[in-house]
Amino acid sequence: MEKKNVLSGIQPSGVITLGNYVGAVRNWSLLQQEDRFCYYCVANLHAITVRQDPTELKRRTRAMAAMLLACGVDPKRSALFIQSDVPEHSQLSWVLNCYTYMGELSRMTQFKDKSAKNEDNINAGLFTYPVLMAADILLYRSSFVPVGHDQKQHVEIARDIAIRFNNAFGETFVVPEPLIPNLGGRVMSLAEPTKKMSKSDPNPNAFIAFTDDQKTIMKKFKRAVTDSEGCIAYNPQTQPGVANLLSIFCIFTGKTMDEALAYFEGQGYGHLKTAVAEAVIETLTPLRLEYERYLADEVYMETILREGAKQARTLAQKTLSLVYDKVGIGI
Ligand code: AQP
Repeated sequence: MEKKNVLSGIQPSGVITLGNYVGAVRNWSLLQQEDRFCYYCVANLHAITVRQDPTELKRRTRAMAAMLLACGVDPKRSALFIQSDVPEHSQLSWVLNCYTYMGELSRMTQFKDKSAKNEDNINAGLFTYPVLMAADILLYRSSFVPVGHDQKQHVEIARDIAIRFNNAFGETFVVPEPLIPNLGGRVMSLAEPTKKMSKSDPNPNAFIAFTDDQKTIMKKFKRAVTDSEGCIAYNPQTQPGVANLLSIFCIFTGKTMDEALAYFEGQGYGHLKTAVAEAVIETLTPLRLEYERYLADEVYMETILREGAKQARTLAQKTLSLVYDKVGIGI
């Protein structure tokens, strides 16, 4: 049976949040099965589309790789690597830029959101971010891309680029599919529940970070914004804060929404917040301790990342040379 490849990445623009974990990273480990090979990268080239402190970016890149190992990325079944260690990402990205239209990039909602947040730095990299992401995916002949809901549009443009290229030059790329969880595909901010939870949010109370200890997690959930309805019901439109807490509770306890609503019947928001915090603490605490163990083992981390990049490059070089040949720039 031919193995289906999986690719995903995460920017080292902060610490993994509860949103990143349930929307994407948790599924990365679940997808590591016999019939698949997975490529997971720390997307540091994507991270510089927003200004970063260089020393901090290097530190966060390493730390992110340790977090991914702690979340279950298994180097025996996956190649874990740093995006910039595989130069073919940038090389393929340039070729794909020439097969992508300004009009389609202008429709990307993440570009609109991020330009609004970084008005003084609307750079071309922010605009062509989806093309680099298409290169990430297409280099590894990926059939599946496990991502949160906010990245769906970017996987769709990668599909469009792949189909366009295949139509022009014959079968070259595998056309990828996004894998987005039904529950947890879009976890909302604890401070402004109509916005998605983001690791680079300047307000640390808006997100649960992977490195938060038990006291901090409890404190952040207790401060979570709810509403004045005073009734625990699942109404994402009218009660987004409560709906977000209920979804997180279901994800971390395995209960269905009906079971959760029955469980909280007649209870107040204080009870809901404590119960959600306890469920999250139970899952995240052992992962945080594993992360600290990996982070301290510099030699192991170095070996894993070097091996991961080597493995990724083997396929990346093959795909790039096929593409160069097709467009007529191969040697
Ligand atoms: N709130 C979220 N709910 C569910 N999934 C989410 N993801 C991000 N936020 C949520 C998913 O996490 C993966 C890694 O994200 P990324 O690093 O590629 O960047 P992002 O999508 O822009 O995530 P952030 O946390 O909001 O980063 P910053 O703050 O740097 O912009 C992706 O699969 C994403 O869908």
